[in-house]
Formats: sequence, structure tokens, C-alpha cells
Amino acid sequence: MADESITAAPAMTLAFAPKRELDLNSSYVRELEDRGPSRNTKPARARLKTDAPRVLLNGTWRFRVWDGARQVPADGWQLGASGETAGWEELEVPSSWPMHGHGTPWYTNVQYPFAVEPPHVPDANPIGDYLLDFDAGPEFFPASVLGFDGVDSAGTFWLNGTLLGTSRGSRLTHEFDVSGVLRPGRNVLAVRVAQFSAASYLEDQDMWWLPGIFRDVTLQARPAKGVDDVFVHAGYDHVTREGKLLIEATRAGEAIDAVVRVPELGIEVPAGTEVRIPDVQPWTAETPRLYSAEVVAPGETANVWLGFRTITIEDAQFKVNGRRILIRGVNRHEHDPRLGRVVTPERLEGELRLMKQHNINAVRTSHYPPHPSFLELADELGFYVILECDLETHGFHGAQWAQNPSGDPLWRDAFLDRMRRTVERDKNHASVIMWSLGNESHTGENLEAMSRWAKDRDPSRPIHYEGDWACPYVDVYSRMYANQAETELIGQGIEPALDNAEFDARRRTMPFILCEYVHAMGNGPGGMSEYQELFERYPRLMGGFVWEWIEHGISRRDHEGREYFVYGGDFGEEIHDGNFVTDGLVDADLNPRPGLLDFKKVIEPLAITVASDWNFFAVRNSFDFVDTSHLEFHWRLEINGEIHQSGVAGADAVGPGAEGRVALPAGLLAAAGSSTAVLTVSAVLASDSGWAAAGHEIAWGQGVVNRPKLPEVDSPSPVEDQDQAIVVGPALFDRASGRLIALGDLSVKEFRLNLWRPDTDNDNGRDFEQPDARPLAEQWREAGLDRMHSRLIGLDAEITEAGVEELVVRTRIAAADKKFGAFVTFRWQGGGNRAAVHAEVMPDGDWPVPWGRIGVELVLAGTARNVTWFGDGPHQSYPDTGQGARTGWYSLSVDEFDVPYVRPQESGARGAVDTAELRFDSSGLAVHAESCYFTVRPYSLRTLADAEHQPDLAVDGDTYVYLDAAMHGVGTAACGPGVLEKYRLEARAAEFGFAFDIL
Ligand code: IPT
Repeated sequence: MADESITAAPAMTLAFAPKRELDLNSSYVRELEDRGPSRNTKPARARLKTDAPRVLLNGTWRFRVWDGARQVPADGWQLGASGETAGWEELEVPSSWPMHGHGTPWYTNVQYPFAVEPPHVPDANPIGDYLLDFDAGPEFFPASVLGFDGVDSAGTFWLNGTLLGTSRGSRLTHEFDVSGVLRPGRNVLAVRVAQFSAASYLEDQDMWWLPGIFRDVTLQARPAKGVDDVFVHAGYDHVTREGKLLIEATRAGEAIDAVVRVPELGIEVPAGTEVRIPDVQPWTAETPRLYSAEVVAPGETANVWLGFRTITIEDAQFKVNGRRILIRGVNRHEHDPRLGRVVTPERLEGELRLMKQHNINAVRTSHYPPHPSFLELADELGFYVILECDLETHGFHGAQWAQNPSGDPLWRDAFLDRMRRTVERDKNHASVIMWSLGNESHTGENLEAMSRWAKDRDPSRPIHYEGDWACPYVDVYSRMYANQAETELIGQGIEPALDNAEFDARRRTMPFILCEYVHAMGNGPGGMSEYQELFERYPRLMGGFVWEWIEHGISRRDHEGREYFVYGGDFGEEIHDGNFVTDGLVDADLNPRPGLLDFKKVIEPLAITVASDWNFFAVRNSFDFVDTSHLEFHWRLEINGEIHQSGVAGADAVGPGAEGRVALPAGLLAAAGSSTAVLTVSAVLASDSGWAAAGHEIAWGQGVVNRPKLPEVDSPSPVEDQDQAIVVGPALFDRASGRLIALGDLSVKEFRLNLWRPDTDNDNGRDFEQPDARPLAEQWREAGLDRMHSRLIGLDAEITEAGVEELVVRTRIAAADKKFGAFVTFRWQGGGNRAAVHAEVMPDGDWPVPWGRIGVELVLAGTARNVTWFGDGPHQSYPDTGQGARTGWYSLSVDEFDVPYVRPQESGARGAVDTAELRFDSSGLAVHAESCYFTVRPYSLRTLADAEHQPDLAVDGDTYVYLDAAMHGVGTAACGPGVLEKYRLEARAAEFGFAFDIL
């Protein structure tokens, strides 16, 4: 039998016997290389909770893995029927098998991990065989279905030796009719899963390749006269405040006689009847009001939750229940650092609660339908969901989209099948506000066909797809990573025209969504506030979804047993995309990164501004639907770090979109006197919600008075010129070089001007707005920012105008082979226990690159344990981040200062710091500054720069302190715009000062 899919040598007339095929598995390979959808599955339908008997078949299964499709036993179609157990191991289902010692994970973003020759699959194609013995009780007869919610990637299924069919579409539900095959008592279920198949060309999402049966397996009885499918249509008319309800009930695709009951609304009508309900409470993400309903068929009762809401697009605005909504969203992948693609119910709930706690109101399910329970929680907790089909063909990009399946009729059925499964499973969820065709699959008629099918099946929801900017078959204009300037043009409706006038006119009627923006990889993302201002200013802008919610770090232990995360390349993958897989607002264990804390503040639905006289604060409500009556306003006055007074401000409710003023008790400012004081007003939940307890903070504002000033040296001592050293108060300098060598008892190993920072992930990205788009990290290396040397120009004692003698150390710093550099003058005064330095920096020559920072590095011998500071905190701030940091008095241990990013990098600077104290075992050092960036670490810049994983950060017993007058922003160039003009730190003159007190 010839394999037609393989191009053979030109046909010849053979005089001898025709060839004998020796490849016994060619039919399996052909099956895997079929472009079509699953075979012999039941029609897709809604996930329903019904009273039909149902059993989860999750648990310990038998498992074995083969190297490729040609290695599997060719007679294996009777898999398991023989009852043999030799050579089988055990594996939990659901699971991703590489997470359990069978092969390894492989990470690629856009690239395919196999040769691009669709529809062929590589010979090296791990194949997992699964076996499960289970008992079926009488309740599963005569009819039942076997359901698989996620099999990655291509499954073949047998029950008791009978082939049931195949699955294609890893994150899509597949059901098989097992009536007549299922036996009373013991049954043997066998599944063969291939990691790669033709379908893999459609599943090129940016994530680990992780095969396995990774979601639930269920057996469900199908009662005679049961209900197979339900389609809820629950609209809301915001003008009449009426709900409009129609529930379709079907079996085998035909409408059935069933009764719809909504007890709370007193409704009992035949399925298929439209009902109008006066004064229903509508569903929105802010008011996730659900009504419980039953669909009663003679043989089965289904329970569904109704959320009444209507989506419209009017005047290029996206509206829910008549009001334009603002998306505060994240892209969410499903990932667990120990389990891979498996998400436990606890984790799922934990994720969604955490999102709500951080003011997030929307999720794009990038780039496939999530675990089915996700939607139930999204309805209940209140999220707007863009539900995306399991589709991405990004790897064809490399060859300018040649052979891209999106435009090839041979793949059409597969595309349509994927869309059908996506829509059918989740169509009853109020949270789903748009269907998305998939991600990064360029353009093509198969996408158009998906859109047409979906609109026909569900006219109530608009269609989203980003990959076709002409927008011929979508309802919203979607883009990813458009910069702020372009986003503003679109907001104003004056973006450059499309070539096709008709498409252009149509696109101008569409709302605009950033389906991906601000790439949360490593330190960052910078520039979020600027986007948010645009979203709030222009109603055409719907907001956006941060890329992305979670980092896909995989957990590993170092030699001391400490857990850390690894990324692409750490499994020896022959091609991979490194740490591009760890780019989230939370780490893989759901610990918030600073980016999430900043995002929470940037998108806060309430702006609180404390009046300068502290007599009141202003509130601007930017919720779309609710007033402020679910919140309380708590205020707290701190003076010199102590809570002086606190209370709750009585406030009238401020309506959505409105502003109000709330009075504060008289005399707060007077109570501060001339002390440093901070007044914080927080809007907190007045009562428990489904996602946070009463008291949970939603938004805050602050007033700060009498910030500490840089102190003078009280009674300056003259500069003492000794044999080996120069002494200026408590500061000791090397006589020959002028280097600072001690501050009191603390031995100083380094004190120098520093312009460099170990590159962040964003410093490794390209900024196409700049004449030189190469990564800053590369340009910094080239300029030698990390290898500047100092040349002493002069070491003098000089008398100031005020008559104080100071030590003046004049130097020039520059890197080997470079003409450009900087003049640096340090002027030291000292007396008593205080030394103060004033620095003047002047760039010299033509600097081809901005600086990373301007400040000093102070390396102290010995280990500082704890640090306290007054300034912004508790988390880090860079010029374009730190929105969520607030003024206060903070304390932290030195080893917690840096953010444990998966790939270590510059991080941990606290902004606007005026004072800080470092505590060593027997001494201490107080630092005074004028609003500097303050960073402390137990390892050097070089150690940080060279580290690839957390365990590489070897502590060396010294304490590294960075006091920076200025920093270059961080931007989001890892994917997207670089540092905005106003946050760039071009080489420039600077003057700043610090004082050090020996404690
Ligand atoms: C974009 C992808 O859609 C997303 O899946 C992810 O890979 C992201 O980039 C980067 O992390 S596509 C990119 C080429 C703009």
C-alpha cells in the first residue's frame, strides 16, 4: 500500500514485483498526518450540570511511552485487551507526562519544534499509551458517553478493544458514544496519545509543548428522553430594564419538550419560549448577578445559571447593557510549575480571586479555551471573558506565511471543528462577551468561515481576531503591542487609512482593543499609566489585556533542596526561546510580581486625591456600573512612622463616572506640625465578597508633608592629611588614590559613580522608535558601561564659601578604548558621626547611548541584615513603574530586596527614598538623600548580571548599596514599546548629595 502523502520518485514501469511495504505503522502515521478534525466524536455541546449519572475516571492509570509512531506495536489496536501489564508504569490522569519523568518539556514561542512540512510529523514523536480498568455500574446502561476535556495532542481511543474514534484539538472537549461498547462490570479503556500530529501545526501557542491527558475524563449516562444540549439566551434591555429569556433544549440536534424553571423569578415555561421579565437584575462583571434555572426534560434535569446582559457596539464603543465598558484585563494561560498543563480547582479559584483582588475585570483565554470550570467562576466572580479558540499557526510566519493552514481549504474542516467546539461548550456563560478565532494565524478564508459560523450560531456575541488588521470578518479592531502614540490616534479615530476604502470605513466604526499590551517580562512593565490615561480619555478604546498573567516557570530544586524556576533551554531543547516563557504578573506559584501591584493601582476603578489642606479628599468613580456604596473610606495619619490617628470617613455614594468630595476630620494637618507625616486614604470593601474579605483595599490616595531634608554636617572637622590616609570626620580615604575606605567602623570596599545596571529583560528588547533599535543591553556592553575605570585628576582640600574645609576628589571615568566618559567630582565634608558627599557629574564626549542610572555604588564589608527606609514601598519603583508603591516607613531584610525574577536581573530599587538605615551585627549606617532610588543586595552587580537562575546569586559576605539620583525607565521592549521619551536617561550633567551617619 503506497503512502500517497509522501512524494515518491517519478513513476517507472517496473518489470519485476511491486514494492512490499515494510513500514507496518504507516496507517497510524497517515492518521496522525491527516489534516482533518477528530473522528467519530459526538457533536459538540454545552458543558451541562445534570442529574444524569456521571463518574470521573481520573486517577492512577497504566502508562508507557514510545519514541515515535513507528515504534508502537502495529497490532496495538487491541491495546490493553490482552490484560498484560509488563512494561507498563503508573501515571496519574490528568497529567502532562513530561512533568513525571517521561521525556522532558520543550519550550518554543513562534518556532515549531519540528521541520515545517505540513502536514508531516517528525519521527521523534513521543507516543503515550494509557490503560484504565474501570467498573461501570447499571446506571450507565443502555446509553452513555465518554468525555475527554483535554488530550494533548492527538488521541486514539478504544474501549474493550473497540475503536471509538480520535481527537484533534488539545484544549477542546471530545465525547464518544460508548453505548453498546461499554460492558456491565469491568471495562478496559485504552488511549494512545501522540505528542505531534498534523494538528500540532494549528497549536503553535507560546508555551511549553507538554503532551498528555491533562484534563478530566468522565463517563456520563445518557438517559432516554434526556437533554443533550441547552442554549441560554438571556438579554437585558437597559431602557426598559427588562430581561429577555429564551432557553433552547435539544436532543440529537432536535428541539425537545422540556420545561424551563427559574424559581426566583417565578418562571415556568416550555423550552423555546421567549419570556420578558420586568426589573430583572442584570449581570455585569461588577454586579455578577446570576439566577439559577432548571431545564427539565422527561429523562434528565439540567441546571444552568442565568446572567442577563446584552452586548452592543454603537458609535465605535463596546457596550454592556447600554454602557461603554473599560477592560482591565490579562491574558491567561493555564500553567502549573509542577503539573504542567493541569490546573487544580484550588489553583483555578485562587487565580481568579487574586485577579479580582487586583482590580482585574477581564481575561482573554490565550490562546485556547480554558478548563471548563473557569467559566463558572468567571460568571460567579464577575469577569468579562474573550474566549479564544484553540488555534495558532504562528510558525508559518518564518516563511512569510507560505502554506499557512488559515488559507488552505484542506484545513477548513479542522478550523471549523475547533470553532464549533469552542462556542458550543461555553455558549451559556454570561462572562463570555466575545468569541476569538485564535491567535497569530495570519489571514485566510478558514478564519472567515469560522467567524461566519460563529455569528450564525450565536449572533449575540461579537467576534474578535487580531491577525487581520483589515478586520473584514471581525467586530472589533484588535491589535497587540501598538504603542501609546498609535493607540492615541486610534482613540481619536484618525489612524492612517487602510488601502481598501470600504474596509477602512468599516474599521472606523469599530471599538479598539489591545488584546495584548505591556509585556510583563522581568522588571516592568513600564508605561502602563500612559496607556490607561488614553483608555480613560477615548471611549473608542476598550482597554486591553496585559501579556500575560502567569509566568510558565517549571519548578526544580538546587543542591540544597531549594525550589527555583527554570525556562526554555534548561531541558536541552535543540531550539528554544529561553526565558520568554516567564513573562507574567505573577510567578508560576501565583506570587504577585511588582508589576501586578503597579497594575492594580494603574487600573484602580476609583481615584482618591487628598486635598492639600487635608480637610477632604476627592473621589472619582470610574466603575462602569456601580456607585461607591459597597466601599468604606478608611484614613490613617502616620507621623514619623507611628500611627497617630485613624478613622472611617462617612461618605455619600458617588455614582459611576461621577466625582465627589469626602470631608476629613479637622486638624489633621495641624497635628503633623513640622514632623514628617503621611495621610493615607483607602477605599476598602465594606463587606465580604466572593473574592475578598471586608476591608480589602481597592484604591488609595496619599498626602505627604515635611519630607526629611538632606542634613548638614553640624560641626565640620578640617580635612586631616595623615601618612597613609586622609580623614574627613568619620570618613577615611586612601592617601594615594583618594578612594573612600571606611565610614566609622565600617570598611568600605568601593565607592564610585555607577552608570550601569545589569540588564532587565526589557533592556534586552528592541525599541523600534530609536535610531538604533538594538537592545540597550547590547549597546551598554559596547559602550563599556559595565567596565568604567576611574582616573584621578585631583585630590585637594578646599575651603567653601561658608568657610568649611572639604575634601575634593576629581576624577574622570571611561571605558577602555572609548573616548566618551564623564567627569565626576566628589566633595566630602565630615564631623562627629556624619560624613556628607556632594557629587557633580558631567558627561564628556559623544555618548551614543542613554545611561542606565546616575548614582553611586557603595560596597561595605560585612553582611547587613535588615534595612529600614522612608520613601516609596514596599515594592520597587523605576521611573515608569512603581505606581503601586506608596510613601511610608518600611523595613526588609537585605536578601529580600531584589525581586526573585526567574532570570535574575536589575530590580529592587525603592523610589523617592529620603532616609534609610542599614543594620549590621554590631553597627549600622544611616543614609540621607534627596529622594533617591535606593537598592541593597548581598551580591555584586557582576554576580547579578551573570546569573541565569536564582541559585546563581551567590552571596559573598559584603553589602552592596546603590544610591541613584536618576534611572533610565524600564519600558516594555521585551515585546512592545521601549522607554517613553520622558523616562529616558540621556547622558547629562547631574548634581546630588548624600549624608552618612555612623550608628
Ligand atoms: C505575541 C503572542 O501572541 C503571544 O502569544 C506571546 O508570544 C507574546 O507575543 C510574547 O510573549 S506575538 C509577538 C510576535 C508580538
